[in-house]
Amino acid sequence: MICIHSAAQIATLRGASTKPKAGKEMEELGLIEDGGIVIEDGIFTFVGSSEEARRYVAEHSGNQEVTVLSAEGKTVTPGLIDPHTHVVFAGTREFELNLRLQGAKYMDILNAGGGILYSTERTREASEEQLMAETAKRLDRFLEYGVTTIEAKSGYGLRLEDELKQLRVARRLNASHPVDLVSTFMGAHAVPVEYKGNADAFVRIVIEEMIPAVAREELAEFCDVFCEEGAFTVEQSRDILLAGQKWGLKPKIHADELVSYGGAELAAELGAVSADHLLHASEAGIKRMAEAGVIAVLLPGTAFFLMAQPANARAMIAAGVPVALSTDRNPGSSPTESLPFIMNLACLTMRMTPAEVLAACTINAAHAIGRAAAIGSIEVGKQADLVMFDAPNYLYLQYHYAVNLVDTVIKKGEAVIQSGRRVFA
Ligand code: IZC
Ligand code: ZN
Repeated sequence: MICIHSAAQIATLRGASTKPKAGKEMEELGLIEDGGIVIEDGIFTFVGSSEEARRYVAEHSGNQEVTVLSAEGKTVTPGLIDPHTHVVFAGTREFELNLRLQGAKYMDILNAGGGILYSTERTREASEEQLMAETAKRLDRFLEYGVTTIEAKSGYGLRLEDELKQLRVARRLNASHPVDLVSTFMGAHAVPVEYKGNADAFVRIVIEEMIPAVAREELAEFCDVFCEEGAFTVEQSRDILLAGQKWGLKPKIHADELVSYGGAELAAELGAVSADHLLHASEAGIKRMAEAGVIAVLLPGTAFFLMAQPANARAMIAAGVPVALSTDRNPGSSPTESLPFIMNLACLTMRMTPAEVLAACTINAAHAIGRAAAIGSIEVGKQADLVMFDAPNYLYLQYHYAVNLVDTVIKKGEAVIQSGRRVFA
């Protein structure tokens, strides 16, 4: 049994496990001052005041050992959740930065055989063990920044055996690393060199060979497509996501990132779980997403790193679209594991309030990966994933920006970060 007491603030994010928070609801954090939490067998069994938590322990501990943790002066939140990453890959692309500073566009680099195609070459060459080792380091960093669950996409294999390799790595890491991974198949990330000029033939491979193989091996829960000028058209994206749905993979979509392309509308049409990026989403697309209950996963770090204007989060929240946030961790357009810095950017570049930002990285992110029944809030019965920040209140997280304020991380009831350092094997 673990008893946490004296938390300056607990942001519980309670009451939104069946439906993501939208509009004004995103401001409601379920705050408790001088808070206490009890954890038993990896589950929250009491959440309330410090005083009540102590009483609960006195009444329920019997002869169990009790670990008592003071959270004095600290803010406690649910474990942060990152609902959009491309974290399994080999090689890095730091040289692209100089090209972009000289004026090359993200898509120019991809069209010249770099970008995603460069990462694909490196990932194809890498053994499963090498991918495990490179990715585990990234997961360690995520944990140090308070991120306890992430979504992970394939998409640097672009041929069956290597897409499966990436997804198997994600599955093995989910079993062996404290960070939980939820997998998404994204074979339609770019048209591989072998199919250059013949995207339709590649789309057929994705639909007829890759999706069935991924589904049969139960390697993914979601299917995603890079629906973008220069990647996959709306029609190709629709065909792929419908094929995924037929095999039980729920649709997600990279939508309207670089140009306005109809991705938000397609997400609404298909009832996608989320539409992600949305820098250039149309007003009509946003309205249709709100009606269809599609979550907007916004990635302001990607806009920052590509030196672009971020998505219009305020318009989406005003329209009633539930918003989640993510790092987009990938080797090209967002090479960071710092979800807290992404939260700073969401606040300072998209004018999301500190409360909205926290809802977006906890309960709404949980909904965006189909895990809201288990994680995303500090409530009795949920998995005990939490972060203690060295912050007197939740506002402070967006104020003392770009530094790591994480003091303690608890994952499934076990301390994995203490005093900002890793304490797991
Ligand atoms: O490797 O550049 N946008 N996919 C779509 C990416 C960025 C990842 C990459
Ligand atoms: Zn992405």
